[in-house]
Amino acid sequence: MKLCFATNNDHKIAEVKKCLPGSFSLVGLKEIECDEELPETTRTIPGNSRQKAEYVFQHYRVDCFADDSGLEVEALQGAPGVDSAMYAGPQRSHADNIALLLKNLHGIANRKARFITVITLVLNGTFYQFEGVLNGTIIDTPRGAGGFGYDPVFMPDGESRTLAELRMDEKNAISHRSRAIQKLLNFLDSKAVV
Ligand code: ITT
Repeated sequence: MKLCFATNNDHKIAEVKKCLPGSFSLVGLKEIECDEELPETTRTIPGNSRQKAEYVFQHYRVDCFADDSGLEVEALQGAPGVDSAMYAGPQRSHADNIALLLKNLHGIANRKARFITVITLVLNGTFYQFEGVLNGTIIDTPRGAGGFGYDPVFMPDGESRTLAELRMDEKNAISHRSRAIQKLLNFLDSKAVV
């Protein structure tokens, strides 16, 4: 089956490709000749996920899915949440976002956080959503060079390494994104379209 993954984030494409069976042909935005920034103007993660998928479907008329993800920190009332990509400003710098997060958590004992992903699939013009969550804690000092975004400061529950210290297959075994992808695959399987 051929499906477009509506994202400009190459790390996400690499992670998701590793989760998919061989019967799957995943194409990125470049392959459908979409080089625009996708809109993300709603104030919720499910809303932005749907908005990205809807934009690609309306402009390119292809079956596709989009993922919107974010980090929700308990002591910060769910921030950065929907603002995760631009937490420290429009430059979308992962290093700046991490620095601001650590500053805002300075001296706070409660480090509980979770990653959430909402995938929106558009199949034959109908929209479906799938959610994946990963619980963990925010550590004080970034560690590891893998992954992207907040991975260097996020330690999943039951792990002694950050997500950035895990190999991609180890991150994929537990991550919010892979959990949402698994639900998407189960759905496609049940519809016999994989
Ligand atoms: P697209 O919208 O083009 O898919 P994006 O990088 O803007 O790519 P999101 O809006 O879904 O992606 O994600 C918002 C931010 O959340 C992202 O920039 C990272 O800072 C963070 N994030 C999402 N998934 C993550 C992950 O698996 N590990 C670490 N940080 C992640």
